[in-house]
Amino acid sequence: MVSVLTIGLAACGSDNASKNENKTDKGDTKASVGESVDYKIIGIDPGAGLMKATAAAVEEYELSDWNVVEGSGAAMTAAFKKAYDKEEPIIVTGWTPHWMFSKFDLKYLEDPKGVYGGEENINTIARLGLAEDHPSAYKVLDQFNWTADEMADVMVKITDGEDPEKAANEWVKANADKVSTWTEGVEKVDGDKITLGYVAWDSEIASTNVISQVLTELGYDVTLRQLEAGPLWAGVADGSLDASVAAWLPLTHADYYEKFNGKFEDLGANMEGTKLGLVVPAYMDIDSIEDLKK
Ligand code: PBE
Repeated sequence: MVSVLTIGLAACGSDNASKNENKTDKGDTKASVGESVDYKIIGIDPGAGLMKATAAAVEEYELSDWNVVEGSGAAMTAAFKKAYDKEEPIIVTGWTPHWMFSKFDLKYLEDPKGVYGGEENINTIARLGLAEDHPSAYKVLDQFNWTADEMADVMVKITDGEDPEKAANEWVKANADKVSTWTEGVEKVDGDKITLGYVAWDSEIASTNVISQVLTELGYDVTLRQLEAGPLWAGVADGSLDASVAAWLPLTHADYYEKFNGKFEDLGANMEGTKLGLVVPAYMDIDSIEDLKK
């Protein structure tokens, strides 16, 4: 159940940016913002909706000189930390809830064209037939609902080096009242097997481990399977995964939702008020995605 993060090659993307000489100590630029970061936006895994939204942003804001570097969530945060520690400029694809906002002083670049959409939700999706086959797990998944602040508690612990399973277990123990709203009316089971899929995004590592701990305490034998976003949706649709708490809707995963529509059950939001966009350190002297064109 321990999730192993793969450090993608994209972390290298920040190297050139950090060697760039067109900057002062404060990270503001003598030359253009683009030159200061080598025209690189540090992205995450290609299956993420955030990457599709960023490709759309490059198009909409006419940023044809720019490259969006593919990698992983872990590579993105590593590149960010490296630049931030040296007060160097960097632009990353980011989202909320994320521990980065409690560890660093950051800002979203304004998105006047609304390419990244507004606030949305994280939904829980289940394979067809889960309600009949595993009514207790289904009920917990259906009742699972928490806030960004609650998720952040777990994420920060994991970032500080705690094992995700342990961090989730501690959170579940410390938040028994909240957890009891998820397990209300749920009968215990005896070792029934449940497989949850997730992508190695920090937010989903936290939520998936929390729900896994709750199901484990109810007597389930839980397997967590880490996948890319596409295979995750396909897995829920073909029934090889029982469920996932990682569906960002209605916008971010709209294409997956469409593609597999009718082949999964949407259990509704487990969190409301998420956000996506381009994120920079607060010390950078830009405010809007439009500033990247200059
Ligand atoms: N994220 C985190 C995902 C959803 C969860 C914003 C990186 C995505 O873009 O698909």
